[in-house]
Order: sequence, then structure tokens, then C-alpha cells
Amino acid sequence: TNTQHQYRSESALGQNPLSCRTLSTRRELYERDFPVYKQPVEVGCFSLDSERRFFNDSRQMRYYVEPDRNPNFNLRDGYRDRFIKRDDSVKERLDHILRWIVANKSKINPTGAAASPRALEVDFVTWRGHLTKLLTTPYETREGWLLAVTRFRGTFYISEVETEAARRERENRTERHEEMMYWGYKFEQYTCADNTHSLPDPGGVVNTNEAFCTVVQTRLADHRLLFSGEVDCRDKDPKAPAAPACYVELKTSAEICTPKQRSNFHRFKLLKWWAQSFLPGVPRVVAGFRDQEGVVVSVETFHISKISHLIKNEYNCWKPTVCMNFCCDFLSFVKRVVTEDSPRVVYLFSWDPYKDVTYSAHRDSQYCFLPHWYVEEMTR
Ligand code: 0WD
Ligand code: CA
Repeated sequence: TNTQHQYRSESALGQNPLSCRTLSTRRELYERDFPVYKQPVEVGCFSLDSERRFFNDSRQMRYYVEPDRNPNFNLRDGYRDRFIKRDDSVKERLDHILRWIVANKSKINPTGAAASPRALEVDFVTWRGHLTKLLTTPYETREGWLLAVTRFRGTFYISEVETEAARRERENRTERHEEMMYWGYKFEQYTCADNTHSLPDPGGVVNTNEAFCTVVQTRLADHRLLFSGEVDCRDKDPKAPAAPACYVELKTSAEICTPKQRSNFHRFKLLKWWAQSFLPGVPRVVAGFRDQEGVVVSVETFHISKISHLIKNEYNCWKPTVCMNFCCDFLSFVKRVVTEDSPRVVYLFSWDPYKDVTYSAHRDSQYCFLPHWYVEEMTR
């Protein structure tokens, strides 16, 4: 057993009738007007190179080269001999985003003098992927989540903790599953060039350490958000709109052969695709539909703004407003619960399908995730 101190903030919760120890994820509760979600603004970007080293620049940006509508890309090519896979047992938590913040403090606090320590002018700092999980929670029936939250100088930092179930799944992936995870990256290689005048190089090595990430600022109702997300590529036309409007998200998916498959695609896949790209304001997803053998048989572009119309004919389908209202209420819940401002304290929010969100608090525990270098840099 461990000796960590667990506690609950009873007093604050007892007094406010809206406060409660748990948060429901039932869809009906979130069917109200779409909340204010400001146009996301790119405030910066960073790159991770082939050895996962951080650079405060766009060196890993790639450029979209539109493929043939029926390209016959073989996604299995290179899996054995031209694939370097990131070690996904290494937990990076928010470290890359925090490095970006330290390098760009002036961009987030335009009025803040470098000499005087002041709070970040945002309420939440997190990865886009964590927000995607929140958006899809009211419709998720398979995978739960654990989100660690630390309040530091008034800002709430949200970092995912791998669940036991997710760890078991990661450690017991089948060979088929491992290979299929490669297919998405291989599709990127067929459709992305390293610069505006070159072409994709399908003969090269796929290295999943490499990433280009955008950092965006926006607001959801009264929550000011700063988050980062990995971006696959951008429109290579120099006259394309500014980021994030020029960005393109790439996906692969099983080809659709039956009405049942089409319905499942609308109900489950498009929900995830919509949530992920809507958050940072990425306007389109280019999908490669592949057969059982991993050959891309067709390519189709989905405009994020049109996805909600595409799904309207599905019975009992997901609704963007439910996703956004749940996320908004979860963030309000976090603000009510996470009262102690300390890098040594983590509030762990936990959710499993068909259950309510619950939380526990932990001092000086294994869950602490704000690195010392960050705390020192921001306290100076
Ligand atoms: O260590 C961890 N547990 C996590 C690391 C959890 C979440 C994120 N990250 C970091 C990684 O540094 C990665 O570079 O997040 C970055 C991506 O962040 P995101 O944009 O917030 O994540 P998400 O929207 O879930 O995924 C975007 C893309 C994925 O594309 P597809 O089309 O499959 O959704 O980022 C890639 C993947 O290509 N990706 C990752 N790459 C490396 N490590 C990871 C990961 N853990 N998760 C997704
Ligand atoms: Ca992608």
C-alpha cells in the first residue's frame, strides 16, 4: 500500500447546491443551445524530430499532395524494414507543451513583463487529444479515461493517466493490430511532401517520433483554453488561408461496403473525426478507405462544417451540442473541485462507460506531472 494522502474538499461542495461529488454523462442533460466556442487562433507551433527532440519551430511541417481518387496505395509496404516506431511506454505527459509555454511566455501574456512573475492568462492547458476524449464521452461505450488535474498559479493543467485497461491493451496488442496502427502513418507518407515543391516519398522510412504540433488558444463559454494538437500537413498553396484553416487531417478507415457499415461509420468514426478537428479549427479530413489487405481503394475529403449535416439521417445519432456542452460542464466541474493551488497536488478524475465522473485528490503522489523545471521557470 502507499502512504499518499487522500482527501476531499467537503466544505466547498457542501455549500453550493450546484456542486456535487460526481458529474453525470447522460446525453439528455447536455441537449441545449450550442455553447460559445471562439474561433481557435494559432499562437505558435513546435516540432518533434526523429529522436523525439523538441524544437520551437515548424521544421516538421509537411505539405499535402492530393492523391488519385483511387490510388491503390499499399499501406503494408515498409512495415518490416522501413518503420521506426515511437516507444509508447514512455509517458511524456504535458512536457512538450510546457516547454513551448516556457519558450513563448510573452505570446500568451502579451502585457506581462518578463521580469514580473504573473499567472498565465488561460484557465486550462492540455493536449487536444484529451479534449477530444471529453467531447466524445457522452457517446463512448467502450473505453473509460483518467484525467489528472493540477492547479498552478490559477491555471488548470489536464494530463491523461493511462488506465489499467488501456495498459493491458497496449501490452497485449496482436501482430495484426500492431501492423494496422502503421497503416495510418504509411498513408501520411503517400500524401505528404517535405516542402512545397517536392513530392511524397513512399520509399522512405516511416518514423512516428516525428511530429508537427500546433498550439491554439480559444474559449469555450467562460473557459479560456490553450492546447496543442498534432497536425498531419497543410495546404501547399501559398495563397491558402492562415493556420489553422490551411491544415489537413489524414485518416484511414475500412472501406464501406454495406448500409450497416455506412451507418457505423457515421455514428462512431465521424464523431471522433469531427471532435478532433473541430477543436483546433482544422477544416478538412482526407480519408483513405482501405480494403482488408491494407490497400487504399478510394480517397474522400470530409469538410468538418458539413459532417453534422451528413449524419442527420442516422437514427439516434450523436450531436455536436451534446459533446460541447458536456466538455464545458466538465471544465466547470474541474474549476469547482480543484481548489488547492499547488504543483504537488493532483486531482484524479475518473470515468467508465455508463457511470458518472468521480474524483479523488492526491498529494506528493505518483500522479504529479508538472516538472520542477516548469514550476521554477513560472515562479521566478
Ligand atoms: O504520452 C501520451 N500518453 C500522450 C502523448 C497522450 C496524448 C498525446 N501525446 C502527445 C504526443 O506527443 C503526440 O505527438 O500528443 C501528440 C498528439 O497529440 P494530440 O493531437 O493531442 O493527440 P490526438 O488528437 O489523440 O492524436 C493526433 C495524432 C494521431 O493521429 P490520428 O489520425 O491517429 O488521430 O497524433 C498521433 C497520431 O498520429 N498520436 C500520437 N503520437 C505519438 N504518441 C500519440 C502518442 N501517444 N497519440 C496520438
Ligand atoms: Ca491523422
